[in-house]
Amino acid sequence: MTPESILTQPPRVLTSAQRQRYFDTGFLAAEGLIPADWLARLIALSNEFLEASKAHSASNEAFDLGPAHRPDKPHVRRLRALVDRHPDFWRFAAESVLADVAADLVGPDVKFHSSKLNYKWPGPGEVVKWHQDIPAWPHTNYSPVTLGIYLEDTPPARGPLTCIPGSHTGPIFVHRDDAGKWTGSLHDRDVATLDHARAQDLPGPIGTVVAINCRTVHASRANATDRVRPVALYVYSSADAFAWMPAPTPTSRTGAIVRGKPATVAHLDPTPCPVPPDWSQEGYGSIYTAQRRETRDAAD
Ligand SMILES: O=C(O)CCC(=O)C(=O)O
Repeated sequence: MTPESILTQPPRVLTSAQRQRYFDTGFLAAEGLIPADWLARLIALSNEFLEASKAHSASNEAFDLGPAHRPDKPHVRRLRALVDRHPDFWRFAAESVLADVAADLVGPDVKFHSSKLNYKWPGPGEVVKWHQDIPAWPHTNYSPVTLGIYLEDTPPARGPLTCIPGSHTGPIFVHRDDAGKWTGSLHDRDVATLDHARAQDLPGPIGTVVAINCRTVHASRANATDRVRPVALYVYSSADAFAWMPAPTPTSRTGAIVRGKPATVAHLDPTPCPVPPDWSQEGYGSIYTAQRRETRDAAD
């Protein structure tokens, strides 16, 4: 569906102004949408998994562990394929208000794509560089949206998501170095073209939902506080968007319709999109392993 046709549908949870802002700028931060009981459940699960990570010394299908990870001091950068980690992570994706937020932004027929929980630990080493999401998981159109839920208060100093307004209608950048190797981030020469002065932080209290269109150029700075910044990230698209390359981190639910009905006709947007590596052959570590040029073995 196009933004124009999505906006003809009645809103479910977002205001018309919020929806319009998302389509105008490519992103949105909305407070107070997630019920307290869901928030408490997500936080409890996150804490359980951080505790469980202490039993692991290397990354695996569940945990992307940073170099400082130790049993007594977990350094989990990412909990992977969240919906396969616990049934409640999937129930949240499919049954909670989150899927209605997605419907407001992609249209009434909503397809689930992927999920993860990113941590950003205090200190200088946890910067996420400028990137777009769609080059990692291209679809036939640009409806995919990432919905992030902050599981801690996320003031500007705690490394909130930061977006370039309007970049969702600009170029789709090749996320590779000059040798053609996937980097998960914009090339320096493309970063130089960004209007950094217009970048907007998306801080917010615990439970804030940030919505980022798949073409929006975004990043996050280091966490300058003394508390971790967890954000659960769920990706949805309109049902008429079809992934045309294997997903980097497929889940057992990838492709599931969570609102409305499956598409019988694909929507094909003519805007060209760079081709990512074939993750089903190459394997995928995480944005951290790619941006820091860690080897796949280190990611595993
Ligand atoms: O966790 C973050 O700060 C950034 C997450 C992000 O942009 C991503 O994983 O694509």
